[in-house]
Amino acid sequence: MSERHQNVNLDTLFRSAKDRKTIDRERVRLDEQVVNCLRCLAMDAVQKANSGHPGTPMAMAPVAYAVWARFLRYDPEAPLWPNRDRFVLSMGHASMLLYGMLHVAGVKDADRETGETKDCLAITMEDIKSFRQTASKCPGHPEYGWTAGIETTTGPLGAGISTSVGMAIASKWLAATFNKPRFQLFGWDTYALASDGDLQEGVGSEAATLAGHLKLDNLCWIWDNNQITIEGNTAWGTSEDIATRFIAYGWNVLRVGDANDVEALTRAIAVFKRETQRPTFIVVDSHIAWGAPTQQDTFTAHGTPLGDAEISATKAIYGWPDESFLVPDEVVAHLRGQLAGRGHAERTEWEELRSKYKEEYPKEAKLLEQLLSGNTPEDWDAYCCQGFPADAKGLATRQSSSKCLNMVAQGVPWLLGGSADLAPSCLTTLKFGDVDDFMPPMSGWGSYAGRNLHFGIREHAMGSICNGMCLCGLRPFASTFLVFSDYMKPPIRLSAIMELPCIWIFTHDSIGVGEDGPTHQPVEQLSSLRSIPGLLTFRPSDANEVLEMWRYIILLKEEPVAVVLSRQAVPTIDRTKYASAAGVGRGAYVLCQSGDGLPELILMATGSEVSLMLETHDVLAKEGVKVRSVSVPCLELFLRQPQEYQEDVLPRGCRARVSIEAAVKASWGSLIGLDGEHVGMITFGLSGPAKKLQQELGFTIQAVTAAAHRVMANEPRTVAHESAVMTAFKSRKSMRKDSN
Ligand SMILES: Cc1ncc(C[n+]2csc(CCOP(=O)(O)OP(=O)(O)O)c2C)c(N)n1
Ligand SMILES: [Mg+2]
Repeated sequence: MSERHQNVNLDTLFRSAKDRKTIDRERVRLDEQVVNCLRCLAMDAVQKANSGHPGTPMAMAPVAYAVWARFLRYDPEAPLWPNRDRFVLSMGHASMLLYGMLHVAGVKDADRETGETKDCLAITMEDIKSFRQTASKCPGHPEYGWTAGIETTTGPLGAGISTSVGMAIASKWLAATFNKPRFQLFGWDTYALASDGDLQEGVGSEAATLAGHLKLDNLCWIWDNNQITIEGNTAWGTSEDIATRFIAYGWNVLRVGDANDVEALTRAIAVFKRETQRPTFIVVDSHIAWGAPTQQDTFTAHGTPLGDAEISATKAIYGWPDESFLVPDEVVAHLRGQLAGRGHAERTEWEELRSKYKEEYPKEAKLLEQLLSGNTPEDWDAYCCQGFPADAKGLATRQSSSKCLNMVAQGVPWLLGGSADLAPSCLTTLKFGDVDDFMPPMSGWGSYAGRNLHFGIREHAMGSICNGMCLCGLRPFASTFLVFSDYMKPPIRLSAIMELPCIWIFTHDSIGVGEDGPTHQPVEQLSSLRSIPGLLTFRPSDANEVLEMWRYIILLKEEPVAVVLSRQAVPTIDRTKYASAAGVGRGAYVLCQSGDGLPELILMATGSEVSLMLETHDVLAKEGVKVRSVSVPCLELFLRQPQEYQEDVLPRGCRARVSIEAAVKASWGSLIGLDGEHVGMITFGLSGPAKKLQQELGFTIQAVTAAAHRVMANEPRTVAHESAVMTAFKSRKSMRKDSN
């Protein structure tokens, strides 16, 4: 029996038949009352807001009730209790189901930063009555960090279920890392409700196959098989056998033929609790807008208020008073009695266990405290080197980053991650001490305490899974080629919305990739990442900037970062000649200037183009130009600096500016202005040796010098130039076609 089953008392759920006969009637009545209360709250709130999704909360209320009332290890008084079971409403549009549950269950508000519980409800009746309004704790879709009790932001279909896999991984990892004999500190279960849309999205399959492969027996997905999506019957868009698919993925697949059958749901979830090898998938047949006389089983019930008349008629069918926002005391008492009765005892026992753990395992307990509070160990940089010596040949930033990652990870034991099958290229494998691979112990290939994850070629799920791990206090990193960051955009965006300090590592960052050609040469990705509010995109130029970047990002608590690294070697800049790389922390800094005072020309560059900038700098300086060269490892960070610093680096008086980056211009406009020029990419790249491409595509001293002369003469290239380049590129393509 696995650790997570030891605390579960299934006997209370399966009393003798004699007992059941004597108590069931009242219990069934009260069960129904809670379920109907949740349904009616959803109908009322959506009606009042005149927008929202009533149908699915009405159908899935019994399912949520079975999980929360009968199984969830959750103390409403302590919604941030670290070993609580996680509940994810993946179909975020059904948010009113979760809001109603949190309200009726009496879940307290809590401060995400301090972890303190507050003496008020996470969701008040006022919040429910102002569903979907700006100040309400009940926004359209559940938002992590905005409302206590919401474990992750959901709404983009597939995001919730894939994130839940990360939560299940985190539970396994924490258990394998911190549990000791007699101290089962961790071992929570994760439940996720999934809609048809969740399961049609590719990321759902990516995540499910990995969960089955990793044998995450602590994960339970419950599918709302209502055969309805927005366009109508699911048969318009799908005809596969989803249950069979999950059997093939290695899940234990169960079926409950009626979403209203709380007892059958209870039996199915009890089977999940006993499962020791596989994740569990429960197919629940349901009727959207159950009970609504004209709306049940219609796609309009997905996202349209039912209307007052339909609501009254539905309440009559439920046997519910025709009153809005009614929450009877007996409903509250029945739900809280079960949930809080169990959860409170489990949580307080856990607190006691943790105090004893502190005495017996002070070292581990201290680390755990830091992990749970989102801090890094004080001596996190004990393994970091002081810096890298100047070296004209240098090394690729993916190489220097690999060294730094391995240094930092030794000081931060919960920094863990992996790659979508590109670890040998991205160089993100942790290789010190006895660091293991994250694999099920029975595989013989690693353990659940492993810190090298193998995500397989599943970039989208990799991103979601990292978000899930981060939501549980771990510090995950994920790597692939920059060009494939597009496959992970949704979870990167969610990491920024949720303010999670995930570390997204992207190598092979430009046409420097060479022969692999345009499919593998990122052009627009840098600007696209920079456009995500709250995400910091770093493109360091040499080994010392890489080191400073790691020093900066490891201390971040609320910001995700994209780390963009070169495949090809770049020189390690001589810091006795140029400014210290400590400037990385300010996003941009002056590397050097020829002549004093206001410069006549400012060059700016990132990553592999910084060495080209410095070479051009020398040429221009020899010509007598008063030129300043600025390294811009993180544009967003620079734009957050005080105005004086920005002015120091880029004085307003010098408008002759050239930015150099082997990528599109989009994010540079604010720094180069109308009078500047960008030496970058206008088209996609080409297949050929990297050096040749740099020549052909204009990353040469001559090209940058020419741009410098143009801007100094106040004759920067206009958009007409870009359009001409694009036309030439297209005609080259058609010429290729002709010659075939
Ligand atoms: C990635 C993504 N694509 C599209 C949508 C818009 N959308 C919201 S719900 C939905 C489908 C609704 O069907 P289902 O998932 O079965 O939910 P149900 O109506 O049964 O609750 C769609 C397409 C979305 N939220 N996320
Ligand atoms: Mg559906």
